[in-house]
Amino acid sequence: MKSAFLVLACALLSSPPATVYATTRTATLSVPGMTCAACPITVKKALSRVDGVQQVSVNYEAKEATITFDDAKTTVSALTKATADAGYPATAKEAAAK
Ligand SMILES: [Cu+2]
Repeated sequence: MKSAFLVLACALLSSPPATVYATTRTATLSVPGMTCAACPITVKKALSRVDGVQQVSVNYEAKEATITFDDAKTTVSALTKATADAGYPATAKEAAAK
């Protein structure tokens, strides 16, 4: 049956063995120290370097960074530490754990 095959193929593609138990989470950090247009680049770079981070988007106007990460590999506190180490102390606005 064609549709059953598609469902199976989808399941295989979306769950590689290494990440079966990992949960992808999204956290929003408040980064008040971003004061010019170049800051988000530094913040984004610092966050991207953290192991387990999958996606980073920085909103300069809102002074926020939204990070999608694998919670088996990193934590929100590791993310705030990464930005602090880069010169931008941050606080977690929300850690959507669902
Ligand atoms: Cu700046």
